[in-house]
Amino acid sequence: MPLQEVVNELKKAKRVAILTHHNADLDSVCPALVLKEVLQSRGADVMVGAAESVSKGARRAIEGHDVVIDPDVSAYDTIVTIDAASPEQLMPITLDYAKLIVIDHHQPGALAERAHAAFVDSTSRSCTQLVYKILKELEVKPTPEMATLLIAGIVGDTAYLRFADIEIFQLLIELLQISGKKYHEILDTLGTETELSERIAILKSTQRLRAYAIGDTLIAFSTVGSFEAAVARSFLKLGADIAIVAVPRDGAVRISGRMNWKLRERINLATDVFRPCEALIGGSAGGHDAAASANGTKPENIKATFAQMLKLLEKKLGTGAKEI
Ligand SMILES: [Mn+2]
Repeated sequence: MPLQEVVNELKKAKRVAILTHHNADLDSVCPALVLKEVLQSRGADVMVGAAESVSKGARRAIEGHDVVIDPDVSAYDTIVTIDAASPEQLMPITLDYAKLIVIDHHQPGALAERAHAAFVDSTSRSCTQLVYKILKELEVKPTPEMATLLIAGIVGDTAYLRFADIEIFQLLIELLQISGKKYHEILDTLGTETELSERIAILKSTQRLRAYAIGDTLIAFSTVGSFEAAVARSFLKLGADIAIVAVPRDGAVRISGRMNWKLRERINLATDVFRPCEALIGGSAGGHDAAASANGTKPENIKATFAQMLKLLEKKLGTGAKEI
């Protein structure tokens, strides 16, 4: 995770496109905007882009900032990707034109492999912390506005600090002082009501839910038209220990998985369950121990993929599954 190499490349970059993944969340789009400010203040021409969309949860936090959806990046000499591990997460944006710099906290994937320089630390709770380390390396003191964005990014990837460690709490004290804001004032800009369409997606996918017990571990599978991550999270709230939700599209499939944190010692959802199914879905998978996702080209294999995932979980947990 050579931070220094990334910093050196950023110092040289003249025209920079900073790109984040589909449905860009707080921990991708907030640090992207902070990095944009920093590079602009050093004289670079910088654009922030997101693949397909910015998530609802992030939209209010970035009000007043420009994020281009599916930008044309052919005129940029440097592309920086934040919070993405594979090029599929950035589609339809293609990255072939420029020098690639990768900043990420997922398990290193195809993007890190082809990167000119990569700062990848899968032990970091957020990409926002990685970008903050870059700021420190560049000897940039955040403005109050940057500090607010950095807090939003960290809050986003720690489930409102539930998964925060001491380093994060220390960092927050520093950033809150700079921001000049109260913590609840920042939280107020992040809260969103769940939209009707998302609530409908959750209820509909609950009708299609197939649940299994492997010992006392409960696993839920379903499909949905969109909001797959929210649906998977809602299944955990309903009582599942592991929830895996697929979105079939024309010639494409996305799968999102969420797992109760207490299983982390026994299962890594990304490497034990999602990655081994890459061939079956015709694409790539990645993520963390308790949250994983996959993008593929074979929606016709969703059933077979769920069956394969269940088998992998049986193997990890050492006993057979029963449908419930
Ligand atoms: Mn993240």
